[in-house]
Amino acid sequence: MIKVKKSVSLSLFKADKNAPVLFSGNIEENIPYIKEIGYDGVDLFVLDPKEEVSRKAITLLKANGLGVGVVMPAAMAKAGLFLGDMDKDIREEIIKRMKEIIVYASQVNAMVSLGLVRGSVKRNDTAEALLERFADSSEKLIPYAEKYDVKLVVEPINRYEINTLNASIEAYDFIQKCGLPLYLMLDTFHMNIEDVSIEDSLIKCQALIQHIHFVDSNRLAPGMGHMDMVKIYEVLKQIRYNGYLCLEALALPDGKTCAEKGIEFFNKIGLA
Ligand code: LER
Ligand code: MN
Repeated sequence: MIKVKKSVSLSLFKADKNAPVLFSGNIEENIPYIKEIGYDGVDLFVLDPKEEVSRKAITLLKANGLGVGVVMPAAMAKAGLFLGDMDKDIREEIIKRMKEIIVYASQVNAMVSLGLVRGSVKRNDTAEALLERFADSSEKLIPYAEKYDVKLVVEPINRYEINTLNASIEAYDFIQKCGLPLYLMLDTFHMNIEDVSIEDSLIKCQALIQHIHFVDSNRLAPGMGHMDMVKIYEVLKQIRYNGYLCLEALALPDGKTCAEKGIEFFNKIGLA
């Protein structure tokens, strides 16, 4: 029997209005609410694991019986820190901070995302060189991730946000080529922009898929856009995916409405 869990994105800090974050801050109210409407867990956007709010979030999530799929370090990219950066000092700084994120993720049995933190190619750089530095930085994190039993998941992200590893297959081939124990987190919003066929990508990448950001064409709850989310779910069942389906969605018209629409969809497909 495959066991798929439902989750939403939750940020521990005030997220940008255009960030795919359904719930932002106010964790005393938001965490019990997420549980109450029927979710099993969250993807957690963290700023600094040492902050009081980061510790408090773990306590509240555990008290409410919610799991964490992936800890999202996107704030580091916002701060200009990239694992593939040309500047060695920047790479060393982000590796140090990623180690703290890995320890934090281990406390909630979560994985850690390698998404925007890999960085974009600048004018005097090449994609090959950037990906080599990204692989090198990832390799430095692997012993740490293994020690704490935390998986690192590479997320292909669309071309309007980053210019490396946009399509699912590119990220899959990158992982195969570098030979590191890295995994994939696929996001249906990015797949809809970059992949030739979402269904074919899921089948081709199945051996490495550990996590799914499950949103519709407009980055809202499944059913709120024009993608065939039922068909995508059928393929996930076919490949025996048994991780989280996370609504890493925009808070439109507001976070609660969008999260509730997600539950309506999950009820419809018998995943209540
Ligand atoms: C993060 O999971 C993501 O999908 C990116 O678009 C960053 O916002
Ligand atoms: Mn995503």
